[in-house]
Amino acid sequence: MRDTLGVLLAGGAGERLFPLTRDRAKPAVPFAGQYRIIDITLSNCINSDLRRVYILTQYKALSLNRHIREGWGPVVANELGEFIEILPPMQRVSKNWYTGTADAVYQNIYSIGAEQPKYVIILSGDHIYKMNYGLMLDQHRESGAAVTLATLPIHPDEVRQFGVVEVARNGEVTGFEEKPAETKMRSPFMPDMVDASMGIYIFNTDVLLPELIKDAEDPTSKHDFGHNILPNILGKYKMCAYNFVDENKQKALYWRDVGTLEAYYEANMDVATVSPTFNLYDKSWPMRTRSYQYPPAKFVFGEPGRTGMAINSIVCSGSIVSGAVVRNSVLSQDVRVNSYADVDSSVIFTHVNIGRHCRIRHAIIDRDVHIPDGTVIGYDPVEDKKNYFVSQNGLTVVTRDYSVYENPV
Ligand code: ADQ
Ligand code: ADP
Repeated sequence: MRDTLGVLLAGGAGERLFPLTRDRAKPAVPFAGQYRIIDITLSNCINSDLRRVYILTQYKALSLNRHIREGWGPVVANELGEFIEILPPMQRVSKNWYTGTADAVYQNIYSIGAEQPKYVIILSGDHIYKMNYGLMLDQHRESGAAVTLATLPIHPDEVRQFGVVEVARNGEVTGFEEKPAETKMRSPFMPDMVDASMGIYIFNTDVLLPELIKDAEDPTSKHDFGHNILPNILGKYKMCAYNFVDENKQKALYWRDVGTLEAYYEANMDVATVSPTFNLYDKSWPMRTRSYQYPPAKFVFGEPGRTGMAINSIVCSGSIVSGAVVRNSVLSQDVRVNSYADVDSSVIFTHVNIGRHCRIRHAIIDRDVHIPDGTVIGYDPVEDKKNYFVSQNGLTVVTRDYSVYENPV
């Protein structure tokens, strides 16, 4: 990994996560209580011994910048030549804002070239998964490919959201389509499934940089890896797939694009279960984040006879559950749940106060929200829509100013 530079794309607007992305970039959205979504990929980097990482931001990056600077800069700062650093969009080659993912990388081509890496691994800050990029690099080297894409099998119904990849039995990529309406491509090992790109690419630097320059000069290009760079390279250089499946090649390993509110909510619900698919307590693959100095979490009797408790839940430091019941939920730091309140199957961000007698179910409560005594959320979508954002699948999202939002399409 010493010859490899990580370039982490963290600029996506995350429109489908609205309103959680109204004030912050998608990679900065909290996950599993104390983490941000980007922490998962950055933890993968550190655990894979990838210790030079540029993060490309664009959209509403204040919160993300602060999180990276304070939480991640110090992780590698003491070693010469190692860094986890934001390349702000000011350091550009041209006058335009980034137009697509390839353009975002192209605009930082000098910073990338200056590191003289043999390989560049392009990552995205939007996914929940545990992956050793070192194994992918081993395969890349052994195969002699110029580009390796990480892939995993998906259902043919899902192809619209992904780059789909045609792979030969020897692992070579023979076809690629970005987000087709449908496809005839099928996985060579699982004939009912389609191999999808995970948006993780290892390039030989001497192939990537000239291709980026060529793409930048093409006025018809969308400057996107999936739409332009990969199709252009296909057939010109050897391209292989790194299949993210279990040992028997029968099952995709856990990987979630938490791009929609529902997917995001489900991934949070998973970590709080008794046997989560995404285990945060796995010492062989630790997850890191920025740490805050909070007192411990506390569970106390509130009003006489009211037991404060949390079951099947994650409760972060600084939180107090007093005479209230919390079930199947994720509570970030500094949350107060007061007597007679009932919180079920919900995700609560930091600095939230839930008043007495509140009943909250199937909801996400954004940071700094004070829920008045007796509020009921998540039981009646028609009522909820009057005050909060309700997703198409009936998930209620409460943000700090309680505004009424129109449901996006
Ligand atoms: P998408 O998921 O649609 O497809 P895309 O919008 O291209 O992803 O963004 C990829 C990553 O780049 C995200 O992490 C996003 O935050 C970031 N990003 C987007 N625009 C950016 C910009 N201008 N500057 C910096 N960062 C930016 C991609 C691939 C598919 C693949 C899926 C897997 O194109 O082929 O299947 O990822 O999720
Ligand atoms: P956001 O979560 O909205 O994306 P930040 O985490 O960057 O934004 O925080 C915005 C403000 O809240 C900052 O002033 C920061 O110091 C403060 N803040 C954030 N998290 C905590 C925390 N856990 N404890 C105390 N203050 C915090």
